[in-house]
Amino acid sequence: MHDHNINHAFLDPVVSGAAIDTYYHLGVRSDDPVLEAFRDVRAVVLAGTRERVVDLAAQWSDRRDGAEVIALPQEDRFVTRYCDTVLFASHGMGIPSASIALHELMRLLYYLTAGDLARLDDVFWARVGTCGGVGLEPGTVVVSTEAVMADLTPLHLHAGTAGEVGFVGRFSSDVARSIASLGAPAGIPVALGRTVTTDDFFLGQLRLDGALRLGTPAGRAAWLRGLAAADVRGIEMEGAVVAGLLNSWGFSRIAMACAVVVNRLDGDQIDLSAEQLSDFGRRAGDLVLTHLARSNR
Ligand code: R2B
Ligand code: URA
Repeated sequence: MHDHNINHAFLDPVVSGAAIDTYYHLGVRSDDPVLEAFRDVRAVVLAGTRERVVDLAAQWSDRRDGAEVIALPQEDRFVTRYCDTVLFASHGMGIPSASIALHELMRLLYYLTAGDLARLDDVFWARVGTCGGVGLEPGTVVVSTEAVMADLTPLHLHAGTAGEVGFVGRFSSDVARSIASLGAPAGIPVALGRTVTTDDFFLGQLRLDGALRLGTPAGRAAWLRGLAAADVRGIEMEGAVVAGLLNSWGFSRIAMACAVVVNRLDGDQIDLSAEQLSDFGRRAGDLVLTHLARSNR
């Protein structure tokens, strides 16, 4: 872990009990007794939506002999579940939302592990989501090696009072390879490669079906060709900040698996049926939970 990047001034008094931390968007405080059941946490699985979090926790419970699923009661911002050493949490859509979720979850993890860096280093983090595929058919799962910005810079850039700070977008390569290797035996098509994280779904991903149309078909095609040539397999909206913030603390096991819902080389609109969306959405979770079941205990 990178001890120097951890906000000890704020977090250590919470661990000692001298201060209470309010995880405002998770809807819980550090002195809430419900958190005692979370103390054995060894993994955090993130997803964009409430439905995916609830489904992932239920699937994990099934794999763990029906272990109890505990919910944090407040759900108006993020949705959180805990089941047998795994914390499941939603992060909403986009970098600003995911950043808020990550800050509060990292603070919570520090509190739950009593600031024990060895225990923190053992925590596995994964984002399970969807993405636009770059030359990949819907249903393929993109396992990310690295999140890059739209211009291929391999960072999440934050512009603040201290100037511009770059957070490294790398995912753990051994974990990525291990998750990707689970695709073939499960009959799930997998692509291993880089992912672009954008801060908008329409203009930021050079779609031509937004309310505004700023780009041209030729510009769009050239961008996508450039992505393909740079080993980018998927386009999504949170990976760089998830990897960036987790890398800043030095977590060593960080992964992202996203199911393709549209091949961007074919178009912009996502017109899958509800069944396809649900089936494809589950695939990324299946791979991550299988990896977790095999590696974490
Ligand atoms: C993938 O899908 C969402 C947009 O539809 C966004 O959260 C993402 O990263
Ligand atoms: N999520 C994205 O951000 N982009 C897509 O094209 C599909 C899902």
